[in-house]
Formats: sequence, structure tokens, C-alpha cells
Amino acid sequence: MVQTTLIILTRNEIDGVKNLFKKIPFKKVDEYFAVDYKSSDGTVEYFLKNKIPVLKQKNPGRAEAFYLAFKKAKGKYLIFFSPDGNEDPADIPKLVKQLIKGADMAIASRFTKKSRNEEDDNILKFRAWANRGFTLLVNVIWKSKITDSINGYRAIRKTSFRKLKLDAKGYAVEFQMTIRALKLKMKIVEIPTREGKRVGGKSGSAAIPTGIKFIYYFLREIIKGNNFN
Ligand SMILES: Nc1nc2c(ncn2[C@@H]2O[C@H](COP(=O)(O)OP(=O)(O)O)[C@@H](O)[C@H]2O)c(=O)[nH]1
Ligand SMILES: [Mg+2]
Repeated sequence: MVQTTLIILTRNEIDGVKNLFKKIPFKKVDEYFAVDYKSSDGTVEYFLKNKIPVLKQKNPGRAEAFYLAFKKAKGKYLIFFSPDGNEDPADIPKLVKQLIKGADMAIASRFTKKSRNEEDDNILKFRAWANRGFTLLVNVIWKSKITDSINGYRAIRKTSFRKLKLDAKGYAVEFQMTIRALKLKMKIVEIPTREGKRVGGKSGSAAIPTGIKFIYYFLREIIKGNNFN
């Protein structure tokens, strides 16, 4: 029986993929594949050369990649991993462990006392502040104590994922996942992570448009309440 499915998300991420490949614990999971949106930098060819199956997305966006992965994955536990340097592959088994222990969703948090995030050495930490701000809003509205509602580095039970009936687009998918899991009183566990610097490539999420989308989804979830089934 397939217990764990590792999902690797890429859109032109060749430098990160090459750099991290040997550290990804493929042997510790039962199934793995990449979901790619039109990489033109050799990412897909690199995966295929190394015998990693690749699902090709028709429409762009992280949310769209999540939905496609969910449809194809055979595992009971799904792990979403982005090989851009921000996420430490050593956290993969730690996330799975939390699901085995009973969590519905396990999030690698960049903001616990033991964590670090990419901007820790900067004086101005706009991205971190915005992230913390959104998480604070979530905690106030849904009475929770999450430290990182947004990080994409997470694992979830497939049965729980199904119940969330997600419909967010692009970079808002993880935020919606967290909010809906809280609404359904799912068990969310966070593990501290140490966010590394991006390896090559560039982020596709521009701060201001992404921030505006988050505000939109936050308000939308307040209005929707529990009527998303
Ligand atoms: N499959 C897939 N992956 C994506 C897409 N957009 C971004 N990614 C991947 O998601 C990860 C994070 O994306 P990035 O744009 O760097 O966002 P950031 O880490 O929040 O700054 C990277 O591994 C990207 O290659 C997409 O449309 N589809
Ligand atoms: Mg990243």
C-alpha cells in the first residue's frame, strides 16, 4: 500500500533542483513525482533523466499544481516540497511523522522560536512581517495559535485534503488550506524549519499583488464561513 507521496513543485527551478536533488529522501517515501508548469530551463529533462516522473500542468499556479497532484497521488499522506532552496529536505520525514502520529496537516513553520526565515538577517523584513500579519489575523478570527499559516512546505492526509474543497488560485492555496482546516477543527501541527536562501531562479510571487490576493481570500473565507462543501 502506498502510504506517502512526495510532490515536488517546479516552474523553472533547475538550479535549485540540481543543488538539492541528492538531499531529497526519495527512498523514505513510497511514491514521488514532480508537478511542473512549462519549465523551459531543463527542469523537466533533469527530472526525467533521473527517473522522476513529471506531471505537466496545463494552467499555471501553485494551487493548480496542488489540485493536479491530489488527483494523481496514491498515498495516504501527501508532502508538498518546493526545491527552490527555501525548504530543507531533511524536514520531509519530520512532517510525515506528525501525520503518522495523528495530525491532519503538518506545516513547516518559519516563525517558531526555533525557526529561521529567509529575512532574519535583514533589517527590513517586509515579507516576514506580512506573513506574520496574515497569520495573526487568522489566529484572531479562527481562534488558533498557528505561527505560519502560509508556508507551502507542508504535509496533509489525503482524506483531509479532500474535505477542504479548495478553490483558491495560485499562491493563495496554502493560506486557504490552513483557514479551512481550522474551520473544520482539524488537527494542525507545526514543526520548526530553517528557511534557506533561494538557489538561483527567482520568486514568481511579487509581494504586493500576492498580498492583495491574500486579503481577498481572507475576507472571502470570513464571508463563506463553513459553507464550502
Ligand atoms: N508546479 C508549479 N510550481 C510552481 C508554480 N509557480 C511556482 N512554483 C514553484 O513553487 C515554489 C515556490 O515558488 P516561488 O515563486 O519561488 O514562490 P516563493 O517561494 O513564495 O517566493 C518553487 O519551487 C517554484 O518553482 C506553478 O505554477 N506550478
Ligand atoms: Mg520559496
